[in-house]
Amino acid sequence: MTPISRGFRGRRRPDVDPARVPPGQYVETDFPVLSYGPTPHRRTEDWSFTIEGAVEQPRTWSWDELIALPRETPTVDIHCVTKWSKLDTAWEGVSVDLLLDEVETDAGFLTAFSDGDYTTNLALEDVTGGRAWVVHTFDGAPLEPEHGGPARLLVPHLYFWKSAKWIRGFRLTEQDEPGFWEVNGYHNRGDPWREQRYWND
Ligand SMILES: Nc1nc2c(c(=O)[nH]1)N[C@H]1C(S)=C(S)[C@@H](COP(=O)(O)O)O[C@H]1N2
Ligand SMILES: [Mo]
Repeated sequence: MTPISRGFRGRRRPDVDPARVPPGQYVETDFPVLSYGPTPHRRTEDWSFTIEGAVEQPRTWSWDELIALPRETPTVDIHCVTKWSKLDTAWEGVSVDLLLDEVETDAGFLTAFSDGDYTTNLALEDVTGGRAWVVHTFDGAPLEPEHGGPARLLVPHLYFWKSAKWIRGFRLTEQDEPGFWEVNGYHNRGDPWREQRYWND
């Protein structure tokens, strides 16, 4: 008799090193969609990315300019505050270091803003040093609108709500200004390894 292969018993929890999974999280093999509000469908011809606010000169990139910039291919684990984590997600995009190098600023914070009014706040030190990207490709294909296409922010060392979908730019600020979820009870920084889920964690 042939033993029943594991593949026929439905979805299993993948075998993973538990040290890669932050406290309170479980590993998801699908890629759930979590969006507050409808999915915008912006054509790349009408897309641009702007760094504005507390900068000497604002800087804007068109879609063609952005995708012509040097690319990085981060493969990273992502962690949603609703407790799913997805390991080894493969992206392609532009390092935030490279974009911020194009402006002069003394600001310590930024608000990432998106089509559809979503915002999220980040300290500059959380998006520099090779830890954040504006990504336009997932698993070798153009990023789907549901997952934030044409481009989204990727800040994998913080909970995934910080990775703003449908991103259109950064507004640099001298004071930290809580974004959409941060004013609605989520933690201001959101480090999954410290379980910083809600404002009092
Ligand atoms: N613009 C925008 N970005 C967003 C969200 C959103 O509702 N709007 N949801 C956030 C949350 S809570 C999560 S978990 C991830 C979900 O990304 P996904 O739908 O690609 O899984 O996007 C984040 N970025
Ligand atoms: Mo989330």
